[in-house]
Amino acid sequence: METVLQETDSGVLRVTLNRPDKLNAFNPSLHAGLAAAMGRAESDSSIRCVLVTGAGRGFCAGQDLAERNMKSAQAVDLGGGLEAWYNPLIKRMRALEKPIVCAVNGVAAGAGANFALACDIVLAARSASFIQAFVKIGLVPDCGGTYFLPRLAGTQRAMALAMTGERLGAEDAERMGLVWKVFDDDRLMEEAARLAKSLAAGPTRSLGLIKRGMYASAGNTLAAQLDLERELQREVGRGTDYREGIAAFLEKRPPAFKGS
Ligand code: LHQ
Repeated sequence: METVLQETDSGVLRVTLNRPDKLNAFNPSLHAGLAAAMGRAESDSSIRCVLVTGAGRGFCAGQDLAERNMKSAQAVDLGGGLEAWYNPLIKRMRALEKPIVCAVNGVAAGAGANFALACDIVLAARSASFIQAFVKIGLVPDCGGTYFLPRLAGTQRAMALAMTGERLGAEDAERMGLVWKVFDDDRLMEEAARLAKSLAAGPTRSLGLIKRGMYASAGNTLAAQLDLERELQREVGRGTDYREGIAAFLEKRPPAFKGS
């Protein structure tokens, strides 16, 4: 069975984590499947949006802990797994200049929670939840948790979530800014697909540079950010989608963006 499913429709690459019996916990095969999906999203210009979700009742339960069973007293180097798989994945997701929508269909724990937060727009089912489970097994948040959480929710909430490992329901996650919108469970995928399709029909270069600008701001001064905005605006201003946007506005019709 494929541990990561890829389907394309209307410019959207739907990526489904597919180890439902293990709540889609990360193992080497799932990592390899995600790396392949990222490669496709990066190289295929017909793909203009990525939609990530999980099969079954969970979104992703983080690292597969059964594969981490300590059989000997020997110290382990957990940095190796981060270096090999998780860190490149998160960096590629943030660097991809196309929107990534995440539909959190169930529990998102540990690395699974922070993998969701690494996506650009996060939607969640009302029954979904987020758990910074790391502390419960004597670890610290990874996959960008210590970066995303304080920025999205503020240091106080980030600290409490990481130190307690408390389960955060979807509605609370929305209130805290970890999630864009919550939908009833039976509507989540329909709404996520609708959003992804509309983004895929959008001005892709503009969406990609919105992403670049937003994520650069965390480490920039206002002056640097204004300079960056000038450069990004210069670039999109040369594109055909900008011409189309203006023409459509003046002709009082919807724009037909090509993504260039
Ligand atoms: C699982 C898992 C799982 C394997 C559920 N692994 N089987 C760590 C180490 C190294 C390097 C890099 O980074 C990391 C980062 C991390 O992600 S650390 C955090 C790892 N994740 C967790 O600690 C979460 C562990 N899971 C849970 O606490 C619960 O399963 C949650 C709260 C997610 C869901 O609870 P329930 O809804 O009650 O489901 P369940 O516990 O019954 O799980 C269903 C099945 O999935 C069950 O298998 P079984 O064969 O008994 O039906 C679980 O064993 C399996 N499963 N998470 N991470």
